Amino acid sequence: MENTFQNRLRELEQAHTALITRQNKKEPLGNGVYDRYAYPVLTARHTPLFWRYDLNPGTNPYLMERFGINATFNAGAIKLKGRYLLVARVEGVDRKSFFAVAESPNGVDHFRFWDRPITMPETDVPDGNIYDMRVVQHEDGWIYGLFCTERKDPDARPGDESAAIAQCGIARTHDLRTWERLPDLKTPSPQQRNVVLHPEFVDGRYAFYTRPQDGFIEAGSGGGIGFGLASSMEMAVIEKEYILDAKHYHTVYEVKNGQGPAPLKTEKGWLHLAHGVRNTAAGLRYVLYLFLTDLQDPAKVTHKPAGYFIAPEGEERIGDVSNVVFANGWILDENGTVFIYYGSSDTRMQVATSTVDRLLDYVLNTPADGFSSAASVERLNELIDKNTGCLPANENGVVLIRKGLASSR
Ligand code: M1P
Repeated sequence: MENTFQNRLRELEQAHTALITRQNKKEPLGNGVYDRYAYPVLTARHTPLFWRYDLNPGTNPYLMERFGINATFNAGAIKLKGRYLLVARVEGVDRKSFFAVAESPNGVDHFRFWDRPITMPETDVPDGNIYDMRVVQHEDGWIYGLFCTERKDPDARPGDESAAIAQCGIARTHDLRTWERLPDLKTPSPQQRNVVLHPEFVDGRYAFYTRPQDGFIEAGSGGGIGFGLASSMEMAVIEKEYILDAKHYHTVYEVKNGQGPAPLKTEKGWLHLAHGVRNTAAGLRYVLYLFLTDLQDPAKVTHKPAGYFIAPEGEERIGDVSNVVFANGWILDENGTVFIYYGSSDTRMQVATSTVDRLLDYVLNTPADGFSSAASVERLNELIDKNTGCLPANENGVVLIRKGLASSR
């Protein structure tokens, strides 16, 4: 038995070390806007063995898992003291989520979890489940973590064990290790998810991106990315909430949408990453999109490319909740590199990299949604005309590079 235990432990340790030290690889020939990577940056198997196993042969002779981890996804992100830190949503096999920090020296691989998960203090009303933290370094000097706190609906009909209320939990820290819990955000909406703190004061107040919703899953008459101001974080109350980016018929955010991480400040405006949801015969499909808001008025959208920026691909499409990409963390490096962290199918964390220049080029120069097939064809023809005008043609006017282009003239 001793040998079985020791052999199994050695194999587990070798596999874990190989996984967390594996070098990531940029996928060749991206779309010019960003680069994807070959491997996820965090999976359930990245969690330390000493979280999952009782390592004492006396009490766990078969070396079996005693605390199963189901998934690690939807991580907030921040760079502190030169280290890339992800505050991951770790979900146990019991379906409860909690937060844990994983750090990397370069942002794309070698992510290693800190020894212990975050012990998040509670309010007077205990959380049932907490998830999807947005980590924001605010100009007031604190690092805030805003997250969804979910509790069973006290007014649920007898027998309904699914009805829940989602609200925005708030905590703050200086080091991601010790957290001070503040009262939950109060807004006019019955439910809130995807609430994000803007990193700067707006009109001398704290500014929030919200996602008002009628029910726990359905945004209903709510939905859209909202915006509101609060005078304090110790008792954060938004009296008036208005929609800055609405859901819209026949778009990738037709059913609902939500702000991703806090926006990045650029010379052209605030750069926002968000998720949009539409319904299909195969269920909901979550994609990511980008938009830009005014530097002076972060609630005023100035540019918004049509459609999605990142959609689930390959293995990303498969998981506990398939066909989902969801982002609540990104990091802008001093050299302009942007690390975009996104959860795939509520199962694992991926990374894509770009630069602030490329992302601005994308939001400023990609056509906006025309909201009809005819408008899309018009835009495509404009691009084709532009291209055929500058491609070389032979004496018969046939474009030499692409036959398809030539025959369409
Ligand atoms: O399962 C997909 C996502 O669903 C929720 O997002 P939203 O509130 O926009 O529907 C969240 O639970 C999120 O964590 C999850 O990834």
